[in-house]
Amino acid sequence: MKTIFSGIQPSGTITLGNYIGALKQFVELQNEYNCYFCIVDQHAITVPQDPVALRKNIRSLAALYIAVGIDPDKATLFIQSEVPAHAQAGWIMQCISYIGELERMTQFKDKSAGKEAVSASLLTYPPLMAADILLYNADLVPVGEDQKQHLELTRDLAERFNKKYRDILTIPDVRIPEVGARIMSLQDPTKKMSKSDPNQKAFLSLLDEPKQIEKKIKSAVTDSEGIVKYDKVNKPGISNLLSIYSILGGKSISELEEMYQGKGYGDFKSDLAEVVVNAFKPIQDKYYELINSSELDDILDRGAEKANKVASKTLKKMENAMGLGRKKR
Ligand code: ATP
Ligand code: LTN
Repeated sequence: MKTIFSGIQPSGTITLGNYIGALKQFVELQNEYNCYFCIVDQHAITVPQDPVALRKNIRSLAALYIAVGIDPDKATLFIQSEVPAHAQAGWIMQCISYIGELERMTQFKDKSAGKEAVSASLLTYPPLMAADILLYNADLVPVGEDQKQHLELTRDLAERFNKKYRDILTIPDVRIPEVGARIMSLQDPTKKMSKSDPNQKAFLSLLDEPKQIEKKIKSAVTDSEGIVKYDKVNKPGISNLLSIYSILGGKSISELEEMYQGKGYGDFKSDLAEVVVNAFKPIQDKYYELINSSELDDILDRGAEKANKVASKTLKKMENAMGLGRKKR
């Protein structure tokens, strides 16, 4: 059975973008692959986080993974900081990375742009991500479009390591969903929907209440033409809403265009709000059942134990190949 690894940062509450671009795929893949799904809290601290909020977001993300349909008996669910091999292998990956290639990463450029104090970890984020993946010998990494460049770097680093030391690391492939790889912000449809967007109206969180969902969709930026038609370049706002409707409502874009012919954005938006509310309802019910349960802790304990076993094995091999430490007697 092939192996999958993917991670999500506990940097806020999961958005509809994370759900469509990442989580929804994870649920489909868990039946065919040996899956590791990680809550990458060490990645989240590359930008300032409030400690109380971070703790809450970690637990909330764990509950959401399960609430959307990840089955902890099939997939290994764990928290990155509970598996020390990630930081250790991350350091090794930093040692074989070049500053130039890290500076070319668009996520680094976006997140550091205009900031006075940029943490070194924002630059060294991709080598840690490479370590996450390589420690489990993952064959496939399902992510949204925005992570493609990091995956290419991961492959480069793995090849570099194998060539320089020993053929230890598996070169992973990226898997990007065919539709919904990039859900856009509701307030600026040229920007991706992001859970750390300071404007709450820009994203739909999986835990938003029906009233909030309705409000956010009603105030989503569209255009003044009033025609429900998919045209990503000239009508990015309505096109984004059409994609969301299509994915969650199970109708094709052209079916939707036909359904709303002669109707305005108002009708379209209130129907879309209903579709989103109905899609989120079972997820939210399951989430509230889980969030304070000891079952959730048991799942995360088991996940960390399993992940630790696998990851420390690969780490040992890497350290041995590089000549770190002493040879075991
Ligand atoms: P942050 O705002 O903290 O940068 P984020 O919302 O961009 O976070 P991540 O935790 O970085 O989310 O990403 C988790 C997964 O969700 C990744 O696979 C990423 O590619 C995917 N993803 C994030 N945003 C979107 C989006 N708007 N559309 C589709 N996929 C997305
Ligand atoms: N960089 C990713 C989160 C992430 C990840 C990973 C994804 C960290 N480590 C390993 C896949 C595999 C992001 O910002 N979305």
